Formats: sequence, structure tokens, C-alpha cells
Amino acid sequence: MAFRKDFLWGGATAANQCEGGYDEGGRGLANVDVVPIGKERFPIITGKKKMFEFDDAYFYPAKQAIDMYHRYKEDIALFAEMGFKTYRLSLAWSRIFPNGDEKEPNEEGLKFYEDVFKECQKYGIEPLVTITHFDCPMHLIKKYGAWRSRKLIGFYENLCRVIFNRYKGLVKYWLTFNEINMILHAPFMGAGLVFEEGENVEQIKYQAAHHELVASAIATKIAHEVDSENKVGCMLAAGVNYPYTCKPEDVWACRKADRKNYFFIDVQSRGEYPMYALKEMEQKGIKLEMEPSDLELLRAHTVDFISFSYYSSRIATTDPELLEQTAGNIFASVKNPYLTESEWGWQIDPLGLRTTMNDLYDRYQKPLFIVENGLGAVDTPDKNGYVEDDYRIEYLAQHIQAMKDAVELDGIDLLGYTTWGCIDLVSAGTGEMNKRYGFIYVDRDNEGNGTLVRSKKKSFYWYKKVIETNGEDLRNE
Ligand code: P53
Repeated sequence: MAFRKDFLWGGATAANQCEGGYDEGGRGLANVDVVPIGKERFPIITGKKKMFEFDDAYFYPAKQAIDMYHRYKEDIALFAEMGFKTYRLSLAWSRIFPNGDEKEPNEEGLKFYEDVFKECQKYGIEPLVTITHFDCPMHLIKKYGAWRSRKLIGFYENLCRVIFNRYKGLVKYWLTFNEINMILHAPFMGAGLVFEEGENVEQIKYQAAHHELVASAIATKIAHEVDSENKVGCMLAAGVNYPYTCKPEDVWACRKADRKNYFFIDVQSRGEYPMYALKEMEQKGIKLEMEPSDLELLRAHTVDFISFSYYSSRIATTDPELLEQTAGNIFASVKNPYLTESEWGWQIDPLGLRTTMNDLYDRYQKPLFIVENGLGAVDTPDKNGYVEDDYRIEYLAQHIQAMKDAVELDGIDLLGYTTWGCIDLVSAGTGEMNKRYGFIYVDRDNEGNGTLVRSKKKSFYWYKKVIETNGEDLRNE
């Protein structure tokens, strides 16, 4: 058998993409609420255009999302029916600290997640909790400039202290920051950063990243102190880079592109800034402000496991024409002529998952956890809400086969696998509802119309069987 007996099969969601209830239970506003669907979304999530309030001219899909705030019992029951061993979800920071800088937490917010975890416990589902999945309270953005400010470390620390104590015994798997490298690619969505004309954007991003890295180390420290059972992971938007050609310059560009991402995990897992990063910052004139204890904290409190999302491999090139074509994408994505792609142009590369896993395992020698993987596609339900999503089954089966190879043939220690958007939810990149990843269909469209009724897709029954056989039977009947 390829996978360990206690392999954690499941699915993943994020608070802002599924909960809705944005102004209920005393919740405060966050960056992830004020990002509309439409062509303004990209300049906003990348911090180029400021939007700090709702504007009636736009539609904000996160306000209601799929209303999981009110329907979580029904949804968790469906996850249990599929046999989930784990459910990855995130906390909305602004439910627990509506402004972010209060001394005392909001009891209603804390109670909400306690109820969710108890619901999971009822079915023997182990929660895997992302402490922040892109969200930052708006008040912290307006008053302190979000993660630009060192003060955020203290506010995040308060959040961690509260949740680790409150959920002791209910939760033991924690991720500190979702896709921590997203701060470089979508800095407003990822870390609440916006930039003024003429500012040194790189300096600000790396300083903010330093604050997150220190905050992550502190979180790890407290988690271990509060409960020795706690396991803390980092989380990377992963996807190995390939050189576009074997031209040495392309190979070098590829090495640099991988390092740009691995840099974060080098700090979180090895406990120190890698020399190549320090040198590059020096050359770019980036000067990090640090407190004397920072490096010691980073060294002493490294993560227990390495988690990551994987959707696709990437391509690195030095060809100016090709580079031109990729401007305006969150991740540069030159087309790989050997791969097919999704309806959103994301290239499909199961073997790339095995390569990525090997890269990470060679580099860190810590257990891996795949916490996001899946296919965003248009689904066409019949009148009962049933979707014949063979394309999704095929994508997932190929990726599970690749991870099986990585475990069985390469000897990688893999803790679990949670598919992204196990129930249809709002897309982070585009704000669309029609870009669906789920085993469970949700009746809602891009404009917010629909009954929100849930129904099972073909992949629901398929994934149930995959879990039942611990990944042995991947056939699509
Ligand atoms: P959507 C871009 C590239 C890689 C991962 O993405 C990304 C993104 C952001 O779009 O984010 C992760 O919804 C993220 C999830 C997100 C998921 O990938 O744009 O952790 O919040 O929904 C899929 O199709």
C-alpha cells in the first residue's frame, strides 16, 4: 500500500471564499471583502489600485459567498459522507478580532469556529486550520499599513495565543500563512499592501515578508508551548519551474525563479535567511529592518511539516517576447507546448507534482502535506444539480497517481492530501463562482443569483471510493 494508514484525505476551503456573513456575528471588514469581481480585481489584488470601502458600482462576491457561515453543518455532513479524514479551513481574523488590534477577542467569532470544529469532531474529521488565508482586518490596513508595520507581528501573536488556547484539544494541525509567497505576486490580497507612486515596492514587500516570517516563527513557538501535540506547517504556492530551453541563461533564470519561492520555506523550515537571498537583496538595495531577537526566533522555531498548493508547473525564460506575453498574470505562465490546459489557461502537469514533491523533500527532509490541488472548470448541472464531471475526475486521478509514485517509488513521507474547493466556492484570482473545483455543486452564479442549494457531482462518489480504498482504486466508472 502506497499511502500511510493514517493518511489524511480531505478537502480545503478558505473563510472569505465560502463563509459569507461578512457583517454578522460582530465580524469586522477585511481586505478580502473589498475585492470585486471584474476587470478592476487584478489591479486591486496586486496593490496598484486602492479600494478600501464597498462601492455600489461593483459586485463583491465574498459578502455572501456560498453562505457556509449558516450552512456549515450541512456541508460538513456531506464531507463526512465522502469519508473525509480531514477538512482544511481558515479562520477569518476579523471574526475573532474585528479590528485586529483589540486586547480582547470577539466571543461570537470564537464560538463560531468552536462549533465548526465540534461538528468536525462528531464525524472524526481532523481540522487542518489555516490561521490566515489572505485576510487582514481593514482597520490594520488603514491604521498601520498592514504587514508593512512591525506592529502586525504583535497583533498576529495575540490572535495565535487566543486560538491555540481556545481550540486546544479540538485542533492540532495549523498552517501559519496561506501561500506566503503570494505577498510578492498579489500583495493586497496576500498581505493587505498597497503602494503609492514612487515607493520602493520590493523593499516594502520583503520587509512585510520578514514580519510575516517572524510572526510565523512566534506562532510556531506558542503552538508548541500551549500543546505539545500541535503540529505547525508553512504553506507555499508551489509548482516547479522548467527552463523554456536548455540555453544556460534559461536554466539560470529557472533556478532563480524557484529560489524566489523557496526563499520563504528556506527561512521557515531551515530557520535562516539563505545566502543567495541576502546577496540578492544587497544587490537590489533592499535593507531589512530587524530586531536583535528576530534571527534567533527564526532559528529556534522552524515548522514541523511542509504544506503547499500545486496546480501547475511553471516556465522560466529569458526571451523578451515570451516574457511580454505573460505580463499581467499572477504567476508568469509561458505556454508549455507539451501540456494541455484548463479553461482558464492553467496548464495540466501531473508529473510536475511529483517533481515538485521531490524538490521540496530533497530540500527540507520534512513530511509534506498537499493542501491544495484541483481543476477549476465550468460545470453544467442537469435539473437535479448533478454534474458529470469526468474532466475533474481525470485531473485528480492523474495527480493522485503522481503523488502515489512520489510516495511509493521515491520514498516521500506524505501526511495527506486536501483538494481545493471541495465544495464550489468563489475564485480567489477572478472572483468568479463559475470557476468550480468542487465535488459538491452550489447553485450560485457570478452575479450572485441562485438558490445556494448543494448537490453531489459524479466526482463526489468517485472521491468517496478513492478515500475508502486509501487511494488504491482511482478508476472512473
Ligand atoms: P483560483 C493563483 C495562482 C496559484 C494559487 O485559485 C492561487 C492563485 C490565486 O488565484 O491561489 C490559491 O481561485 C489559493 C486559493 C485559490 C486557489 O489557489 O484563482 O490558496 O485561495 O482559490 C485557486 O482559481
